[in-house]
Amino acid sequence: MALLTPEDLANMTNALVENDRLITELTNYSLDGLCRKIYGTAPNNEKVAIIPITAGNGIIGSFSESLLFTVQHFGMDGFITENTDVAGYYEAVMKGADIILMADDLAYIAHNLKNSKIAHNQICTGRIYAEILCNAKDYADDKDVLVIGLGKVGTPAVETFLKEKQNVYVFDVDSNRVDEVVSEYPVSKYDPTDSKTPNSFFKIFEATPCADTISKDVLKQNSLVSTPGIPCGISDELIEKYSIRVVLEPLGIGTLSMLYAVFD
Ligand code: NAI
Ligand code: PYL
Ligand code: MG
Repeated sequence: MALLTPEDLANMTNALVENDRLITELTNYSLDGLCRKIYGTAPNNEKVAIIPITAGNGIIGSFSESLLFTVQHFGMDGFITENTDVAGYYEAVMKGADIILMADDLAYIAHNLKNSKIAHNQICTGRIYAEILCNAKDYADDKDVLVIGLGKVGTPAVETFLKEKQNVYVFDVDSNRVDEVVSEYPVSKYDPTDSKTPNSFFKIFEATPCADTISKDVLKQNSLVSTPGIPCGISDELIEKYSIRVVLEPLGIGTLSMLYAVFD
């Protein structure tokens, strides 16, 4: 998994607020309203403990602080444990935590200790960024969506689009992965040489760790790009030229989706 850096998180608080505003404009739902709609859950005074984890590449500067900002920004009660790792877990439970947030280099999870629900960041991130496209009111009539990047975030996005009855076209730089996804799900390969399938899209989802994955060929004027992938897959030049709106934020949107996934 591509790991976040402190630089990725430097502007996270503004990005979360700005993206919440954009999501509200696009869908008529605030980010937490959209999470409530898709998961059918709501917060109920849960106390969220954030445990810094030193395993692997260790603590990422501003990671725990960004999680705490997200929790508190959406009106929940949270704290960062003073201890890390197992001692932090013990501290969290002793201080009455209901939900644990913690991440090592392989997995970032939310675990609700009261109801045993557990959520994985990659799945919840794919789901919420896909739902933003599905709920964008100006794009509701067009069911075609392009998914670029078929990894651990892109695949749950494909599943979400199918559940929402979208026509899904897929692309990955790894052609074996494209073949696997096309054989497992009712989706089509993105193929610009096939005149029967679309070349350009109003709705584009991207989850890769690369820049410039979204070329001018797949864009329409006013396309909507929902992309958790870091760095951003579309250049500033194309954003301006095609008047593209981009939903992208490094951590908070996926975190809120995880919390709603484990609420009752
Ligand atoms: P992954 O490694 O499981 O999947 C990435 C996929 O992208 C792979 O299938 C790979 O073949 C494909 N790919 C790589 N370069 C490509 C290119 N140039 N064109 C098309 N496909 C390409 O990674 P995962 O876990 O799915 O994460 C994807 C991105 O999302 C990473 O940048 C990760 O850091 C980011 N991420 C962001 C989150 C957020 O909240 N914004 C949360 C979780 C992940
Ligand atoms: C959850 C993010 C989204 C993209 N990449 C994932 C990542 O960076 N994972 C690593 C998280 C490690 C956190 C570190 C800490 O500060 O507690 N162990
Ligand atoms: Mg996010």
